Amino acid sequence: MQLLSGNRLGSLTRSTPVKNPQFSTAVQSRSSRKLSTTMATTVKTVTTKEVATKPIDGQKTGTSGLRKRTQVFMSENYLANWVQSLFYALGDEIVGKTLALGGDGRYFGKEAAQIIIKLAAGNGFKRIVIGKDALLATPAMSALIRRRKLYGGLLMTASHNPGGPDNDFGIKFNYSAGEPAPESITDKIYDETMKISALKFGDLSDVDLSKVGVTAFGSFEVEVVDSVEDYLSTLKEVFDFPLLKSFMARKDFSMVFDGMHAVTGPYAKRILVEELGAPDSSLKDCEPSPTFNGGHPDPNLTYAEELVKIMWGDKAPTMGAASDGDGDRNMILGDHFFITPSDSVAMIAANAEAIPYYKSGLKGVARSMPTSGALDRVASALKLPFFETPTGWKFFGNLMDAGKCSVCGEESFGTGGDHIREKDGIFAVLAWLSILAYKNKSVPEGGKLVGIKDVAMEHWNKYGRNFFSRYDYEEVDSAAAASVMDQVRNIIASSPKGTKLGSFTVDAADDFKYVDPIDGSVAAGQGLRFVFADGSRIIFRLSGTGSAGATIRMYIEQYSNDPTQYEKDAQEALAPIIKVALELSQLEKFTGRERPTVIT
Ligand code: VG1
Ligand code: CO
Repeated sequence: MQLLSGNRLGSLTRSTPVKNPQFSTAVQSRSSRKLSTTMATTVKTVTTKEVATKPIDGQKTGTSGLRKRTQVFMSENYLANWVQSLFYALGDEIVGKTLALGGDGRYFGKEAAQIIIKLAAGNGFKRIVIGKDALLATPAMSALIRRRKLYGGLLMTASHNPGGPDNDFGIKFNYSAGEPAPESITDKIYDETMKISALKFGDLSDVDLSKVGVTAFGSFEVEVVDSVEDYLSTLKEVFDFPLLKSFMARKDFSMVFDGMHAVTGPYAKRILVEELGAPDSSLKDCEPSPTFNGGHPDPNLTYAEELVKIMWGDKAPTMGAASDGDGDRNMILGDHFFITPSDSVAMIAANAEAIPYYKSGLKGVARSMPTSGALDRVASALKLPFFETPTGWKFFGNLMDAGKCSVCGEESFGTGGDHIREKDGIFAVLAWLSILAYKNKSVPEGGKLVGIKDVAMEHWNKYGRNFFSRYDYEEVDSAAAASVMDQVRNIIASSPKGTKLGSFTVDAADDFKYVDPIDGSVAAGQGLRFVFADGSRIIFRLSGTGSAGATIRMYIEQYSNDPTQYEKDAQEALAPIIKVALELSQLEKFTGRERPTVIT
C-alpha cells in the first residue's frame, strides 16, 4: 500500500506547467497581484505532475457514491483514480472553478483530503473550500455549495456505514445546485474509471486543515472554513430561531440529541446548545471519532440502542433525536414513542405552517417508492402535487430545481426540504421542534404539553395510519440474494391482477421504473413490488450502499383507518402480510436467515 502525500508522488512520468492557457494567465496575474500582501512564503506556479495509473475494477457508484472497505480506498491510486475519473467526466467545465470538500470525519478522511486537493489543483480548479479538519456534514456541503455558488463538492463519507481501518470509506460528488450527482454523471465516471491511464496532481505540499483561513499556492488557493457557519445561515432562513429558543427554555420540555460520535456533534453543539440554549446535558456522544467510537452510526432502533433506552426509560425527555455518520439521516423519538420516517415526512408536510420557510404553502411533496403512502394522503388532502421517485436522494433534485417539491422523504430515516438538495438530519430535528413549539403556543408551562406522540395520534386520527416496517438482511451471500430476487421476479410474472397471495389480492406487481418528469431520464429496475387491492404493499430491493456481500431490504406496508388499531405495535399489525412476503420470496430457504439483521 502506498499513500500519496506531499512530494512523494509514486511513479512520476512527467511534469508540465498547467496546460490551460487561461489558467496560466490567471496564475501569473493573481500571483503577482498578491505578492505584496499575503503571499510572501507561498508564491510559485502550480505545475501538474502526471502519474501513470491503470483502471481498477468495480469503481461503480451505488445509491449514494462509491463505498468500499477503507483498506481498499487506501490502496495505491484507488481514491485518486475515481476522483480523476470524475474530473475527466466533467471535462473542461471545471477549469477555473471552486470545489468544496469535506467529510464525516471518518478514518482516512484527512489523508484523502490532501490527495483530492492536489488532484483538484492539477486538473485546473482555482480554489478549494474545505471544512475545518476536513469536516462537513452532507447537508452542510449542500448548503455551502448553494450559498457560495460553488461549482460542486466532494464528500468523503460512507454515511451510516461503520468507519475505521477495518470498515468503510466512501466518496460522492455533489453538483452545482448542491445535489448528489445524477446518474448521467455517475455513469460517465464509471466509464472513465475503466479507461484511465494518468492522474494529474498539482505539485503542492500538504495543507494545514486545522485552522480557518486561506493558503495560496500561486493562483491556486485552499480556504479552510468553519464547518457550521454557512449551513446555520441557511437554517436560520428556514426556521424561527427565537421562537425555538423560547420553546426550548420551557421547564416542561427536555430533549436528548445523539450524535453517535459522528459528524453532527459540532453542529448540535453550535445549533442546539449555543444558538437555541439547550443544556449541554442534552447532547449525547457529540464528539466525532474516526471510528465512530466503534459504533454503527445509523440512527435506527437497533443501532441507536442507548438513545432508545433513554427514551423508553423512566423520566424520558420530551423528544429524542439522532443522526447518522454524515448527518443527513435522522431518527425522531418521543417519550416511549418512535416516529417512523415515512410518518415523519407526512407529519412535517401536514404541519408545514409551523415552519416560516413554508408560510406561503408547499409547492409539492415527494417520497421514494418504498416509503409508505402516509405522505400521499396528506398530498391529496392538501391538493399538493405529489411525486414517487426511486430510492436515493438524487431523484428529488430535479423536482426541487423545477419548483415542484418543497418537502420530501425516504423511509430510510431521510427527511428534507428544498432549502438544500440533500436530506438533512438537523432540519428534521428543527422541524419537529417547530411543530412542538407551534402546537404548544397556547399551552401554559405546567399545562399538558403536546408531545411527539400527541402529534402522531392527532395525525392518524385525521388521515389514518400507514403501518410500515422494513426488514434488512445485511451481508447476505450475493448469490443467495440474487436467488431471492429471481424468486420474487417469478412470482411477479405469475401474479396478474386478481391473484390471491395469502389473504391479499394483487392489484399490480412489477419492477419499479421511474421516468423523471423534468428531464425524461429513465431509471429502471428500482425495486420489485406488489401492490394489493387494499393498498397494502410488499417491496423487495437490494441495497446499493453496502460494501460486502448483499443486503436485502424487504418493505411492508398496510393502511388502517380504524382508530382502535392506531396504537398497535407495527410488527403485530403487519404480522400476516410479513408472513406472505417471507413465504413468496422463500427468503429463509435461500439465505438461511431466520430473522433480519435490523427491523425498523
Ligand atoms: C440506502 C437507503 C436510501 C438512502 C441511501 C443513502 O440506500 O435505503 O433510501 O438514500 O441509503 O443514504 P440502499 O441502496 O442501501 O437501500 V445515506 O445516509 O447512506 O447517504
Ligand atoms: Co447519510
